[in-house]
Amino acid sequence: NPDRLALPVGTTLDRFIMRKQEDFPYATGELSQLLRDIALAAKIVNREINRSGLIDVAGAYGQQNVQGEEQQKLDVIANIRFIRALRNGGEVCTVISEEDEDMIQTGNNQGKYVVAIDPLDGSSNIDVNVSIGTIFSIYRRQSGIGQEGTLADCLQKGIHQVAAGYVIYGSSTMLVYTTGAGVNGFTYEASLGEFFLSHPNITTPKTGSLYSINEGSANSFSPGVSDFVQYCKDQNFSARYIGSLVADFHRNLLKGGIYIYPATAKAPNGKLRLMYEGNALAFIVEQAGGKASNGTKRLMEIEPTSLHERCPLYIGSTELVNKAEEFLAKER
Ligand code: AHM
Ligand code: MG
Repeated sequence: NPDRLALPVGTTLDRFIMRKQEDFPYATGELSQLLRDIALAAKIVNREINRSGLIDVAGAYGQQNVQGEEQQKLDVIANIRFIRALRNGGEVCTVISEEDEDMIQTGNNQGKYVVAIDPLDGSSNIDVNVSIGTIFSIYRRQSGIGQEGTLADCLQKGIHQVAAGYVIYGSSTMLVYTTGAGVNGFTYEASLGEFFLSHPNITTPKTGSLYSINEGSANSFSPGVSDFVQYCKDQNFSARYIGSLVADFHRNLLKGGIYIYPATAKAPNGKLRLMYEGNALAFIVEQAGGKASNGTKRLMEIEPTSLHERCPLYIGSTELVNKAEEFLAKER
């Protein structure tokens, strides 16, 4: 019954997830439970973030993550919270996290799902009260249940995601996710402790006039990237760059635009990670009618070879991503 798919604005996230599950008579409810676990951890992390300026949790922790970048204490807290929620929930056998070098076995060997997560993205913005985010991808395990998840379970192509989403801790906190049947956004009402459907069936404009790229690296852009940036300027586009991927992506998703983190001389595969950042946002943008590529290839079709691999990212309105790809093709 198609009417049942249209749930009104103001529906709580829990109810929304429940009702969506009823549309699949054979669904066991495990994925629904998993999404609720993530939402619960997001509420807890949201609380920590909101008070991070008050208590001494946001200072540098004096530790480095596996990419050798500075890790803020709040990253560590978010990582612990999400992993704990996924472990306690019981639906996930294995988690991979941007903050952990190796796979994390939850001990739930009956769990059917694998989760890839960037628990707190935008680390340079944590201390300065600027929007940050959580990004997650959910895959069905390929190995048989009853044992630990395998590396092959974790290294699946983006096209195999069963769900993906992000939480933006911004002027409002929102959770945006897809299970492959459109994209829906929920806004958090902290005093009630609930996410409410506020952005049903998000679609992204086919084109737009925002471009988001760190132009501080312009000296190491390839000619194709420089030419595309010049094209954006010639079109009188607006430059918008927060430096938090989730926030930059979310704005462009709603308004139309393109986000680019290109390969540069310094970082030949760009900076962002395929498994924790690229694939989840690629799934969402495609579900919203947009496009994601590494400059030459559909992002979700890249065969991953290692947990922390990076990829150049061109993501947003289809026409703008196509345009960027044209400029890159010319340089070859
Ligand atoms: P992080 O995972 O260490 O937080 O880095 C990822 C962030 C993204 O949120 C953002 O888009 C990008 O790094 C910004 O990088 P740069 O400062 O090089 O422009
Ligand atoms: Mg990150």
